[in-house]
Amino acid sequence: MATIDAGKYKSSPIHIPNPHVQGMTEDVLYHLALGTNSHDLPSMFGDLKFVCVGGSPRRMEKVALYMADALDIDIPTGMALNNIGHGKARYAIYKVGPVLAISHGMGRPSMSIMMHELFKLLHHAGCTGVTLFRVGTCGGLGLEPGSVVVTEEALSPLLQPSYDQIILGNVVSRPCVLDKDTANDLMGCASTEDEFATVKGKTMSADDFYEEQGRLDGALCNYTEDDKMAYLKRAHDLGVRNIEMEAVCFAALSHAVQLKGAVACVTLVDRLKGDQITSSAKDMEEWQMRPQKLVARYIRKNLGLP
Ligand code: R2B
Ligand code: URA
Repeated sequence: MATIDAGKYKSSPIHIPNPHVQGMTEDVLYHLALGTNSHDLPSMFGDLKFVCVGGSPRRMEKVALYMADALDIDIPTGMALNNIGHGKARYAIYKVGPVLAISHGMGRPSMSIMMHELFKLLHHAGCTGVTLFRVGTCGGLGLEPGSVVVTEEALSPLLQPSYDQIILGNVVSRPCVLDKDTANDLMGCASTEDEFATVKGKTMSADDFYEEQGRLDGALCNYTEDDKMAYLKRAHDLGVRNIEMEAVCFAALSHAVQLKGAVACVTLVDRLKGDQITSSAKDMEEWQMRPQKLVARYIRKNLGLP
């Protein structure tokens, strides 16, 4: 498995390994409702240093508002944050100072489209030294709901650190590599005074919420509770502490373009105890802010803010 030399990520421009992109006279980032000829991407986005991605559009608006507050960035009273895609994009996109918050939907097909266009956006805008974060939700393994897991390694449902895609009829496997320093630095942003636990662990990403995550409560299920528990226990014994749907894609694609990235997700349920998500809406609303609390502290530190 390749290891990351964090130094090489420091301030190099975003590397797009696709040679065809260099020859294009126009690049339409269709799902972001942005383009190289229709928008001045360097002036709109050139100062970005941090990108937070997460599943739901509404949560990413809250992330952006939270970052504005945490970084003392004024949003004039009565002014809403600007959703840059103006409802024409498939994803919600907000910019507050050096931070971009963008939604990715559920699962890897949706995330992968967003990541391709995000990387090209950062490249066309001339951004350097960008760090990515996925802030999300997940099911935990053996953790109190509301705990935050910082991913040390992302695994497929085969429990392998690999992201497999079918490209031109062949299976192409890309390694899932996350920058260890960024994960450790994010762990260092947890405080003993936090009202929640933050743990480091492996993250398993499935392509489905029900059967691929070993749930018994989907519309279909042809395995027993013992089968389910044996699978979850095998994952737990390998160090898996949470299950979600995007970390493998995030890790493999960000590594392929040499961007540093980290994943922090809050657990909504302990999958060793059950499948249904039954916590109150109020609790879950508060829990979902937790990953971005750590990321905001990381960003403040990296910007040299006290
Ligand atoms: C976590 O939550 C979503 C499924 O409910 C999915 O996007 C994920 O990774
Ligand atoms: N998201 C998931 O993918 N799985 C869970 O169990 C909870 C949230």
